[in-house]
Amino acid sequence: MDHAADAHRTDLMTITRYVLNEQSRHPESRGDFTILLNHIVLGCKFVCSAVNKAGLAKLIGLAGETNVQGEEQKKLDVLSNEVFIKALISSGRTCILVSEEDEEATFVEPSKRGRYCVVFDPLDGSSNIDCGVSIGTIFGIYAIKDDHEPSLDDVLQPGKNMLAAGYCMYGSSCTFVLSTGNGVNGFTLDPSLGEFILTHADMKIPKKGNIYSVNEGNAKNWDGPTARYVEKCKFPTDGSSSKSLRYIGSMVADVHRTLLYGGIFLYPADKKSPNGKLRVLYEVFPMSFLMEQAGGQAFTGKQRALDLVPKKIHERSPIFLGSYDDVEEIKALYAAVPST
Ligand code: FDP
Repeated sequence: MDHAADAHRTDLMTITRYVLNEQSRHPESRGDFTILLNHIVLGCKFVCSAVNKAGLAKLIGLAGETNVQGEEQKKLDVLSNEVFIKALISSGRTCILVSEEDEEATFVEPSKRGRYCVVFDPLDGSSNIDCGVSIGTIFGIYAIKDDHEPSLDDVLQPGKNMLAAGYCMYGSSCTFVLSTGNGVNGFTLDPSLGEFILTHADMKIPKKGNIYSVNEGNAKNWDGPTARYVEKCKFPTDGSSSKSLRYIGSMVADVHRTLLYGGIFLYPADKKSPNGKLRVLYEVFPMSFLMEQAGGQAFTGKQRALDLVPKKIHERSPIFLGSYDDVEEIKALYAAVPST
């Protein structure tokens, strides 16, 4: 019997235990972050369960539909948003919440306030819900600057100021990927325990990959560097093999694959969408934070993505992220174009 392997199987590193261990490295910490993260994890478990039984419970469908009891049914993304907002407020550790679902930021009432700002997309990739493709929750966490009245400036900060970022993917298994600024770790939900268990310790993205991931249907509107890069992926001129194309159209799933297998994920600007499609605060920043922490890079076409300073909470930006060498190539193509 392999006692070492057995000990490993019986010594379960849950996400709470992991975060508590991290906390002990900061003696000044009061456990607030652990409490906040537990509430995010609770939201993810709820959404995971709702996604799993979406067909069964008839959660799929248009907001405003009524069920046989005459009760209004909520779309899965609307429901997920409510769950996260309530879980985050009840943690007592948040002061500002920015959700993809809400036009305005939520300012938590003073009696329930804490020092963290959470920016999140409760259910990203929602156009994939009805066909059972993997979708996910993405989040980033900032701390308010000083002891002051919270304002939008506390969330309109560059991504490099985030304290933590992560996503939860609702796929063939439920996977929670987290960085608190000290590497990236992946946890898988064990449904029999109801706990996320560390399954992917210290994730590192391969330095170079052989997959590119982009919506090629937009190719006619791309700018020169993006078009040249994708052409090189398909018809390399340096004797290397062509890259494979994989595009799910669900950011969490595409980024998760990129993190595990390497390669590059692109959502560039194009003539129709000069700022791209993806949102800075709760898509571009958290995923860029994770990529850098895993040894990769994230670039906007102009600068390091995490240096961007958003002016509006729902601002968009082009994004190229993934393996270090692959992003380096696209940076060189943009650098070769004189700026306008
Ligand atoms: P969705 O529209 O399904 O919500 O930003 C949302 C997003 O999905 C991302 O998850 C995904 O990467 C991207 O949009 C897909 O956009 P395209 O359909 O334009 O490729």
